[in-house]
Amino acid sequence: MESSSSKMNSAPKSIEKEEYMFDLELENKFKQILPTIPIKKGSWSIDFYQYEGFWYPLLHLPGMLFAQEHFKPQPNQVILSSFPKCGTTWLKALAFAIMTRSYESEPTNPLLSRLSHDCVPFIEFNIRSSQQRLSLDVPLVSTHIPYTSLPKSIINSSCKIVYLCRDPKDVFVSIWHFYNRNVTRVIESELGITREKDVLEEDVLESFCQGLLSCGPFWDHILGYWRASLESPERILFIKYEDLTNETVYWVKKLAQFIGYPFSLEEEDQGMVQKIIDLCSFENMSNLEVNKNGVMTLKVGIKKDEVNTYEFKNNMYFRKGKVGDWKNHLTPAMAKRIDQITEKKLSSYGLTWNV
Ligand code: PAP
Repeated sequence: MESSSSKMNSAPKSIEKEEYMFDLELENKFKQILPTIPIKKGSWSIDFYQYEGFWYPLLHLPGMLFAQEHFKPQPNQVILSSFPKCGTTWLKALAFAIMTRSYESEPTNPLLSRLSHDCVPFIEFNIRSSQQRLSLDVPLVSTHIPYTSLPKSIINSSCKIVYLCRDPKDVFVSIWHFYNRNVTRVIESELGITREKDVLEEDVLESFCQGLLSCGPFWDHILGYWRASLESPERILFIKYEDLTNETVYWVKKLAQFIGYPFSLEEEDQGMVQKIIDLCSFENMSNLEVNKNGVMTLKVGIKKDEVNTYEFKNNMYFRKGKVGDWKNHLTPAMAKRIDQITEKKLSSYGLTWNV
């Protein structure tokens, strides 16, 4: 989940007294770290903080520190990881449906009444509240944390990791739309001005290329997981959004096998693979009432008794769901700039996109 707010440094929008993730020790650590780390302004005037080589808005950083200190995976837990806007929502739905074998359109199917972010919690965001709200024992969690900053408890575990990546040009376009709609809404409601834009601006591309967005730079994020997957292919499955789109049956079966929930021949004969694919398809998911009109709440704070609550409309996670939409938004020069960075940073490791 890509998170954004132009007003992270201002007073909390609301304060809720409920159990939250922070403890005093972490609060002190956060206070110590914050003044020592580089800060840069990205697009929409959002401040980004550099930690362990990656950039984060204030919304993301405290939860990440908390996860690094406190997250302890269960032995059979599967970690779904991605850079924001690479298809996290889709991967979560597929893995959840595979594990729970929820493929029918029954009213009790959680995927029909919840955004998939509310079925599979992020370890760096609302893990406690999500788990409480969803009393299902599904051993799945997710994260946007780069490989090198993952909690040591994950690195040292035998937990499997599934990493989903995507053509950076489509990621950039998807992020731009998300920020444009979301931050515009925040600015409008808080300052009473409108900044909605129809045209992608150079400065936003500049921020993307510099890595100034949640968990950026994109290329370093991908490379961390890619190299780890080459070293430990039995532990890390690396999937491209484009492959998942073009060869969905193959990759869904591979995903099920990898996470330890393979389809039996009988299940395949019953058409279960296709039913899961249909259930989790963009067309189906984006038309569900919960995903059209629902709202996801994110609670963030650095003090136990001060929590900022941010709301994101669920429909923000469903835009087009297409491969190659960048062609409708980027100028040839913009596309070339992104491709050149991809070529320079990733091609020698065998990672390319031909779309
Ligand atoms: P997040 O990392 O912030 O949670 P994430 O789900 O990774 O977001 O990204 C949203 C993208 O996945 C959107 O891409 P787009 O802007 O290019 O359209 C969204 O449309 C796409 N997406 C969401 N659900 C699906 C799905 N079921 N199938 C394919 N793509 C999907």
